[in-house]
Amino acid sequence: MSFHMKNAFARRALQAASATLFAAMGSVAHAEWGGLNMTQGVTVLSKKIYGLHQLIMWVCVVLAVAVFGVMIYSLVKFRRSKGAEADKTMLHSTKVEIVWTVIPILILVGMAVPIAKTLIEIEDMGKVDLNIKVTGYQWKWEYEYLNQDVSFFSTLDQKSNAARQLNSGVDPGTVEHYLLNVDNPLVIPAGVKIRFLLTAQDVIHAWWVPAFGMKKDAIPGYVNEIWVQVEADKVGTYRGQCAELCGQDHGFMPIVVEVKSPAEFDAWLRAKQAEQKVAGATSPTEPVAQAAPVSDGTTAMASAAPVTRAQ
Ligand SMILES: [Cu+2]
Repeated sequence: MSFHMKNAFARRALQAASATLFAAMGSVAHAEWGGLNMTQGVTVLSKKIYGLHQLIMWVCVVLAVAVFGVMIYSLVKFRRSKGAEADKTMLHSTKVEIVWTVIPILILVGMAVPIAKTLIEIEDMGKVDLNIKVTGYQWKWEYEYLNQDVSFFSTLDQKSNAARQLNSGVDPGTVEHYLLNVDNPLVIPAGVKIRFLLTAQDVIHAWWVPAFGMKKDAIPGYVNEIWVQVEADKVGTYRGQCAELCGQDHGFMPIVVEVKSPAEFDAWLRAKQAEQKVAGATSPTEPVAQAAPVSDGTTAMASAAPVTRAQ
């Protein structure tokens, strides 16, 4: 095979490869990233985190294309078979070393700015309208609407619980939302900034609803906090799970959150308050030591200080 024939063959192969690549990119675009990309979620923060992910990903794509582009071009263009010879004059160049140190630093600092902004926002617990204390137990959750006289436990629903028993004879495939359904879902309003105070009564659990873009440990003796603001038009049901291996039934303490419009939420809360008043129920458990926020993001236990609405 002559050199020219080889060259023509290589060119055709390259053309075919790039055509395939473009076709593949086209189909990915068609599926709107389908299952490849991370999901946007339904909260103010999850959207921000998604935006940050997209931004950083495109920075990485541009860098990869530039670096690999130059590299592949150089490898092909200056290959030995074409008579290229290694440069023996530029064995060390301080100028080049400075340039390839400073440019990456600038890129990293440029990326750190939006990242730091988002992190600060994630930690910003100011101006919350509703505080909900979440307590993890082996193996259920307790939700306490602070200063609203409403609290209840949320456990695995009966159908899932029956189906999961050894030799139950029930096909889990027939159970709707198997292991992702509860008896009493948490109910929250859309469009309202809610602070969740996370703690646990026995071992470490983690409260995680993927669509909210937030996951944090619930640790006995500590109160962690996250805030969630579901976008006003994202009313619906969202599901999650305990995300910290907490014992044999770790897989059986799901989380279900019903997001209602503020008016519907108020009606629900009033009904729940009336219901719990009638039942004479205060807190279903001895109140766990309450929390006093401290500055480092976690919250230390202080036995008698009630959690009040954040300013
Ligand atoms: Cu758990």
